[in-house]
Amino acid sequence: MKASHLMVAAAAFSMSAAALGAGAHGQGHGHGGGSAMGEAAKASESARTITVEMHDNYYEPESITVKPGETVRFVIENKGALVHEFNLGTAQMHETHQRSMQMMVDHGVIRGDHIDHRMMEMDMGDGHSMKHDAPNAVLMEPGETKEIVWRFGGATDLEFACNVPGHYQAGMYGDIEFE
Ligand SMILES: [Cu+2]
Repeated sequence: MKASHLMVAAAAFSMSAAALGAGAHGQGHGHGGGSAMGEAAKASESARTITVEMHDNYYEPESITVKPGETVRFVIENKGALVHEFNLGTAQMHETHQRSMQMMVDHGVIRGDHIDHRMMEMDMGDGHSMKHDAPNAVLMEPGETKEIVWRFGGATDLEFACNVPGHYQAGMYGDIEFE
């Protein structure tokens, strides 16, 4: 493993985080300064909990209906035998993120059924790492349960998706539908 390759991966990963911010801001035509994409919120602000199971390679349920402006607590359970991701975003954001995830696999951060947390958190010397800590996404090993609390913006084209290489292509994504 060459340090220079890790640097490239870390830089690309930071870029994807920046792209999320830029994308959310760029689409910010919502009311009250909120973005169309929505934002992370507190569990105490949510009136509804939706449990999402992750399998190899699909979600149950396959689509989720929310109201514009609604705050939802997602409880995500990885019931599969592989590492999976639950990521809220536009199709374009998922496509960008898939390139970062490919690098995580190339560098051994994700290995089939486990995540190398030590390598993921390694400081690349410039303050960057391959940490997977965006507020709109969780990356999980088999058997793990995690939560995301999200306040949705206005009706917009959002998907929940797994960007582990090959999974999105295998159909591991679903629509967020707005009432
Ligand atoms: Cu997956």
